[in-house]
Amino acid sequence: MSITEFEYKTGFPALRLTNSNGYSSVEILLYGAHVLSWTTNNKQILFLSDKAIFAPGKAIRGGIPIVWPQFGPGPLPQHGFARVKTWRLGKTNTNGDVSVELHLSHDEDTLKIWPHKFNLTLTIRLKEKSFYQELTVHNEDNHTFEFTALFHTYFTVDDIKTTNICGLNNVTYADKVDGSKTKTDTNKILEFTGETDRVYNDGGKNANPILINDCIQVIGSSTTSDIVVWNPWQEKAKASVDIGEHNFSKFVCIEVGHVHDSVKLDKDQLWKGSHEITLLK
Ligand code: TA6
Repeated sequence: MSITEFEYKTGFPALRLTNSNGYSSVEILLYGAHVLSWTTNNKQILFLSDKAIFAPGKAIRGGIPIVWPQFGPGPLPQHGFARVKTWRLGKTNTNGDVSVELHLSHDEDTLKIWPHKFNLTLTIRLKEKSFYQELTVHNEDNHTFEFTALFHTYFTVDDIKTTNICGLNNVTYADKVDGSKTKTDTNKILEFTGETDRVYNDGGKNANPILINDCIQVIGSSTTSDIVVWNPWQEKAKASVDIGEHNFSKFVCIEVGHVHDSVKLDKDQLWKGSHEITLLK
């Protein structure tokens, strides 16, 4: 079990967590508390674009961006600011499952655009065959605030056209490529034939495990059972400077979070949301 500090490409401080037999390892940037890679059993589970931009203020394309306190467009920058802020390293543990805690608090800049005092703790834990992340939000202000939160995970796939997802049948979703119409799919398997951008609003009632190609299992907590499924497809990938046409078939985003409405958090209160990803075979 080890935790190593190193400098990523553009000089961003980074951490590498490795479990006892070197079977599994994770690379994390303090910038965005961004998980760039998770390798287990010699397989890279996460997708990181070869065109990803590593520069202050820019979101990184791939890995696991933390979307907070706003999902999607709105008064704040797209997907909020947590993914473009530099977090602080807190407690680390190498006894048993290797883990780290990263923290982000309000500052002058966040207060200007989001006038609430907060402290975030992101716990990242590497288990034998699984990877766990938990976000804790502490309201440090003297009033209630609201937020949405999402682990925007990019999974590597051999080919999006042969990728299948199980566990989302009969769950109502907003279809963002069809005017956000509310739909439900009874098919047990979700396959991809074009641009897909769906927000499955489970709303905490039924945290189904999601299976990617019968091989990777994704489970949220009761507070994070909304699932976003995204692939931009060829044209949008081509138009995106940090994806590129050659990459659209190589990933699918399966994103666990609480986005169907806002979490209302009273002063001094804590909210916790997590997800766990397991390689089944
Ligand atoms: O989570 C899905 C989504 O909101 C899509 O609508 C798509 O725009 C994607 O995220 C990527 O957003 P980004 O801001 O990272 O380019």
